Amino acid sequence: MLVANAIARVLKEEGIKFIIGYPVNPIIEAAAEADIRTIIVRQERVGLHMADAVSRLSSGEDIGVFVMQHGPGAENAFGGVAQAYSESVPILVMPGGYPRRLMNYFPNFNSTLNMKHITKWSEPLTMGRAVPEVMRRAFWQLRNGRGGPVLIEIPGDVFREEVDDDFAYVPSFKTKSAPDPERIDEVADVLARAENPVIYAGQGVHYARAWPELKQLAETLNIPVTTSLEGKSAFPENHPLALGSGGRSLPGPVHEFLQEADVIFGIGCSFALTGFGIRMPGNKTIIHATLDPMDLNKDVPVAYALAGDAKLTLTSILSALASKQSPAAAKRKDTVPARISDIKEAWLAEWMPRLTNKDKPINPYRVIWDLLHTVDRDNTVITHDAGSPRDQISPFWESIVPLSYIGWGKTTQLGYGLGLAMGAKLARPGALCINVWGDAAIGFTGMDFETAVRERIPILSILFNNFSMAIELPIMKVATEKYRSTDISGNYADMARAFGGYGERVTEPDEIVPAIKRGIEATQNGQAALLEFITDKELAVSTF
Ligand SMILES: Cc1ncc(C[n+]2csc(CCOP(=O)(O)OP(=O)(O)O)c2C)c(N)n1
Ligand SMILES: [Mg+2]
Repeated sequence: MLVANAIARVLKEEGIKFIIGYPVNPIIEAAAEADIRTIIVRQERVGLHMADAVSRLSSGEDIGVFVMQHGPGAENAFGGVAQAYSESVPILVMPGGYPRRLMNYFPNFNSTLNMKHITKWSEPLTMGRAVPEVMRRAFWQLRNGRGGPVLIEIPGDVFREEVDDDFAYVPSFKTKSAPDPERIDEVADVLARAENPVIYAGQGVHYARAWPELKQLAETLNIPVTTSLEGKSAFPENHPLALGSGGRSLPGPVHEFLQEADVIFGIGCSFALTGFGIRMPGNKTIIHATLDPMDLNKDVPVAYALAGDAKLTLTSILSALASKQSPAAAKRKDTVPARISDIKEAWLAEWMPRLTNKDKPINPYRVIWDLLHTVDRDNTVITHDAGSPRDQISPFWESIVPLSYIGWGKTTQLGYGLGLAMGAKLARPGALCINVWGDAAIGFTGMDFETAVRERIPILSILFNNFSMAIELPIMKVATEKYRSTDISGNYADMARAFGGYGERVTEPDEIVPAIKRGIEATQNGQAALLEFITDKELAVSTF
């Protein structure tokens, strides 16, 4: 069989249900022949974002796959691969390549070389008969260790080669590692003795599906829990021990408890220093548990380090704790939930004037609050975008079930949210999948709302149109005054309708909830919906 058909066979054996791509790439046709659904986007970057969400929502079990052509297709995909790399998302990327005799010199774009620094693994397929071994290596990398894009570049002439019809292929599997038992015992001691510990959970908890163990540890020792943006929804945010999650903006309880903490236990997180993550206060005893030793002692100095899978780590800590007493934990039983609730109440009271605002133009916080109280949160997956929408939504959106919030911010490409919501809908057809974005964000990837319509991926897109790059106003004062440099414009509800979707422009605060209900109904009828709220240039964010 030809190379593309051999690859399609491997994909089928690896359980791949969708191929997202943009022509020309022979794998698209071969996948269709093998009954793998093909989804064609309007630009490569969005397709990669979709593949990204497919992987995230299955904790890496269903790997998102994206294919594109050599040269322009690969060049235009760069952003999407880079975004998945920064967020450590396992996706398989298979660009075509220039024929072998032309692939290694100017001016031809060589994906293997150029994407080496934005992939976990990047390798060309140099001959047809290497398909089984190259794909075996690729899927092993995808299912093991820290996530990241894996790239296999297939030169045009290699696509014309044959692979043995009955080649052997064993699907890849996952193997986990657990931390050193001596270190586990030490950490259990530190946790049992800590007076004011805080757990900081990252996306490693999602990938390890360690949600029950995280909850059990928190409840065993009465430790309050916060998460990174990527880890958001790893712990039910309506739990009495939930502090909420933080990025650039954060809920009041997260700030207060981190300041007061003696011990911070990071689980499945990187502690990466980023403007879109919580800055850990200094002078704390930090315990860092992550599956990638590269992250240990990198961004924050750690006192205790555990390298291993989050589920195995938490399970071992829980069994080590079984033989230990913790008078400090007993003391926290009522005091911590009460204090969280007091701080949360005072913090929310401060924000209520915005969250329940009745003015025109509509305040974006009001839309977020109404959306939160209108959707069925157990059956919703939501993501933010770069710009103000991220900082406005992340502290106030209360996630209850695992993987119901797709958080990001290691890099922050405007327009990422649309593809994430679409990928989420592919992974969870029965869920309401929402992206919340601003009018600058839609400028990057809005054309792919047409893909949502055409490919029958009925997402709900919530747009805050403030005719501005509002977040830039404070740093572009002169340019705005002289040249209107932060102004942007468009009628995006009309755009959505022009693409065959449901589009509605909302200007009246009283219409927010009815419009959300109409949008949800449209999605239930199979139509992608875009609700364009004309919003105020709100700049306030919950920072401390
Ligand atoms: C691809 C890309 N380019 C530039 C930026 C920098 N940036 C972040 S937010 C922003 C403007 C956001 O405007 P909008 O989406 O309308 O949100 P608003 O702040 O107006 O609510 C810009 C230019 C980015 N994050 N991504
Ligand atoms: Mg805007």
